[in-house]
Amino acid sequence: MTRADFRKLLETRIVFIDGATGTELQKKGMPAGVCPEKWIIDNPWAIQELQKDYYNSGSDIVLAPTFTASRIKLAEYGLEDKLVEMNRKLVALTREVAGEKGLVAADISMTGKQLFPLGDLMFEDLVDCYKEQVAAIMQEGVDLFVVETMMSLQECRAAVLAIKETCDLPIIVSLTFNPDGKTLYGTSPDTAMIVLESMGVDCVGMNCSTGPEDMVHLVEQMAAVANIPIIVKPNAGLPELEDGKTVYKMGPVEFADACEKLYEAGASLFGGCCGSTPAHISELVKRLKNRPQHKISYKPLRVVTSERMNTWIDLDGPFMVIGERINPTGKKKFQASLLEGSMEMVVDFAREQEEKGANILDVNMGMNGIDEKKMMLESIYEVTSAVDLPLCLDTSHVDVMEAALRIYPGRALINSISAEKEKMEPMLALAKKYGAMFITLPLSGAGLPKDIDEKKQHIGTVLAAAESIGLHKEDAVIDVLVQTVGAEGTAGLQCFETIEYCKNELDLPTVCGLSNISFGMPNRPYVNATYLTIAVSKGLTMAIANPNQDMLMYQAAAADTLMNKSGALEKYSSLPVLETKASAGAKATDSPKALEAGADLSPVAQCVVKGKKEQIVGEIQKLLDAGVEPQVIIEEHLIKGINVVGDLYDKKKYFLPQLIAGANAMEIGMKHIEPLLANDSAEAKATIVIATVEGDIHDIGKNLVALMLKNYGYNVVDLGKDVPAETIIDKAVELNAEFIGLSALMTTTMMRMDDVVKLAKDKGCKAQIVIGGACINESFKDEINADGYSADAAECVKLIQRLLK
Ligand code: THG
Repeated sequence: MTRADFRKLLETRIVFIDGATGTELQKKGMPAGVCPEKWIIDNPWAIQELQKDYYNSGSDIVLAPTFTASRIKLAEYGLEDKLVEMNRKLVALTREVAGEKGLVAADISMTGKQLFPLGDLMFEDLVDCYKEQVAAIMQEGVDLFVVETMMSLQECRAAVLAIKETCDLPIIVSLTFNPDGKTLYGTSPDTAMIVLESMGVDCVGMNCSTGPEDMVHLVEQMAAVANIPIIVKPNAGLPELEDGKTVYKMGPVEFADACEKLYEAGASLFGGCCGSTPAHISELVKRLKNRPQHKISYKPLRVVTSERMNTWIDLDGPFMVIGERINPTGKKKFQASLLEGSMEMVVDFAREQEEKGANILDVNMGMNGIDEKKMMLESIYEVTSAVDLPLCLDTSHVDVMEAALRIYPGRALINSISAEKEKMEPMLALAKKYGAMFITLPLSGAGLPKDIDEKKQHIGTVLAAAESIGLHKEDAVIDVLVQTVGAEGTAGLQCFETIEYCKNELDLPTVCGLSNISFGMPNRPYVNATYLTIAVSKGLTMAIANPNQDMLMYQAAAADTLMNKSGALEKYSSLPVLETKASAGAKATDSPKALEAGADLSPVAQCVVKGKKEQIVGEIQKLLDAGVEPQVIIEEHLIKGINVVGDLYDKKKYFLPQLIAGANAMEIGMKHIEPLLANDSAEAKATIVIATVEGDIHDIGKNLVALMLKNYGYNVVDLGKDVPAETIIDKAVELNAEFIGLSALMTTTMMRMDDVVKLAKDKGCKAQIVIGGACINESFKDEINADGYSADAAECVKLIQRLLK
C-alpha cells in the first residue's frame, strides 16, 4: 500500500485495526516469561485463530506479531541469530490469514534499553537495530508499519528514521501516556504529534496505558495540532486483579461507548489494546463504521519543541529571545574550556539563559581546533538534559547539521539556510526529512545583498525551493540580516523595512542577530536596546541575543507592553525589581524561575537541585574546609537538595531526566563524604534488598529507587533484574534486612511478587516487603499482603521512612 493510498483510505471512512494480542494469547495458553515470538511460531494456530477472529470482527488492519522481535529483545532469549527467520515467519503467518480479508501491518516497539545520555544505547545503534528488523520484515512484505506502545518520543524518532530509510510504506506511531497525560520522559501528546507529523509520519496516536475514558483529553490535545489522522487503541479499562490474574473488566458495549467519545474528540483509526477481544472490535465496528470521517483542516505549525516543551512562534505575540551564549565566538574562556573537551560552561550557559527568560537556545560550536560535529552532539546531549527549552542548531555545515538533527529529540530550528544553491537544497532537504523549522538568511554566494529588493529576491528563492519539496511557508523564519550602523548609516532603516515587509506582506516571522547592529561602536548596549525597541514596534518577532543582559530583557518586555501585546503588562509587572536603577549591566535579583528551583538553598543543595555533578565535590570541600561536620552536610545540604528535587518532581516541574541528574549529583557528593564517615557512628539507617522480580527485565524504575534510597543513607543491596524469589529471600535472611523492595513492569510478572511474599512467610523472613512498578497499585499491595506500595522513587523514600517508625 502506498502512503497516498493509506491517506485516501483514512479520508474516506473510519478505519479499524485489531485488538489485544498478548492478553488473548495468554488465554490460549501462552505461559508467562517465555519469548512471545518464539511461542507464537511454535503454536501458530493460536495467533492465526485470533487474527482470523479480528478480520471477521471488522478489523481492516491486523498486526503481525513482530512486537519485540528486534535484535536487542531477542538477545534476552538468546534468539538474536534467528531474527530474520522469525520476523519473516511471523509476517508470513499473518499474510496467510489476511489473504484478501484485509491489510497486514508490521509491529515495532520499545527495546527496553534506554537511550544515551540516560542509558548507554546510542541513537544510531537503535536506528540500526530497528533497520535490521524492518529489512527482515520487508523480505516478506507488509502493507504498513505500526510503531506502538512507545514511552519515549526519541525512540519513536529512531524507529521512524529506520523505516523511512528502508522503505516508503505508511507509518503509524502510537505512544503510551501515563495517568498524568505525559510519557515516561515528560512528552505531551501535542508535542509528540508536532514532532512526528513534521517528520512525515502518516498517523499518530496512543495505545495501552489507560482505559478509553482517560484518553479523551489526550486525543483533544493531539487533534489541536494534527494535520494527519489520530489512532487510538485503548485498554479495555484499567487492569484489576482477580484470583492472582490480571483482568480487564470493561465489556464490549462499555468499551464502544467510550470509543465514541474518542471519535468525538477527533480520532479516526480505532482498535484495542490489553484486555480487548474480537467481541470488543465487533461492537466498535458496529458503532463507528457509518460515522463520517473527520475532515482535517490545515493547521499551521509555527512551533519548535524539545522533548518536554513547545515554543510557539506568534507574529503578534510577545517578543522572544533565542539565547546566543552557547557560541564560542569572542569568548576566550569558553573556547579554552571547549578545547579541553569540557561541557561545564555549555551547561552553565544553558541554565543561566533559561533562568533569564530565553525562549529558545542557539547552539553553535564553530571554532578552530575542535571537532565541530562531535562537540555539537555533545552539547545537544548536555543541554537537552539540563533544560527544557527547544534548540536552534547553528552551523553552516550540512553534515554537522544532519548529525545534530538526527539526535535532537524534538522539532528543532535550523540556523540557517541561505539562497546559495549548493547549500540551500541539501539544507532544505534536511528540514523536510527531520521535520525542522528553519531560519532563512537572505544571502547568496555573491555576498551581502545591495538593497532591499535583492533581499526580497533571496527570500523568494528560498521559500519557493522549500515549498517545492513539500515544506510549508510556516516552517520559515526570516533573518533580516543586521549590519552594523557604525559602518552603514542606513543599516537600521533597512532592517526596519525588511521586518515590515516580512510581517505585513509575507505574513512571516522575523529574527536578527541583535548585537550585529552595534559592532565596532562604543557603549553598545544602548544601541542594541534602542534598535530592539524600534524593531519590536515594527513587528520583529525575535532576536538572537544574550538574555543575561537585564536592560535588554526589561526593555523588550516594556516595548511589548507599549505595543499593548496580550499579557505583556502582566509579564512586565511580574519581573523582579532591579536592585539599582535600570542601567546598562544592572543585575536583576533572582528571577521567579530561579526561586522556584530552590535558589535560596546552599550551594551544595543547589548542586543537587540543578544536577551539577561537576561542581558538587568542590562545594562540599568548601564546607568541610570550613569545619562543617560530614553528617551535617548530608542532612542539611544534600538531603535538603534532593527533597527539593523530589518536590519539584511531584509538582511536575521536573521529569525523569532532572530527577536522575539530581540523584546522580547527590551520589557523587555522598561518595566524597562517605570515607569521612567511616569512623563515625553514622550507621546505615536500615538494609534494603532490592530486585526486579523473576521474568521481568525492566530496571529503570528499580535503579532509581535504589539510588534514591542510597542517597538517604540506607544500605541498599541491589540484586538486579529477573531475580528468583529464593535468591531474594535468602539474601534478606542472610543480611537480616529490614526491607525487601520489589519491582515489576509487566502485568505478566507482577504475580512473582506474590511468590516472594509467600516464600518470606514460609522461610520466616522478617523483612517488610515494599513493591512498585508501572502495573502495580495500592490494591494489588493489599491483595498479595505486601507491606507497602509507592508510585515512584521519591515516594518510596517517604514510604520506607514511614514504615521504619
Ligand atoms: N543570524 C543568525 N544566526 C546567528 C547570527 C545572526 N548566529 C550567530 C550570531 N549571529 C549570533 N550569536 C552571537 C553569539 C555571540 C556574540 C554575538 C552573536 C558575541 N560574542 C561576544 C564577543 O564577540 O565579544 C562575547 C560576549 C559574551 O561574553 O557574551 O557578541 O546574525 N540567524
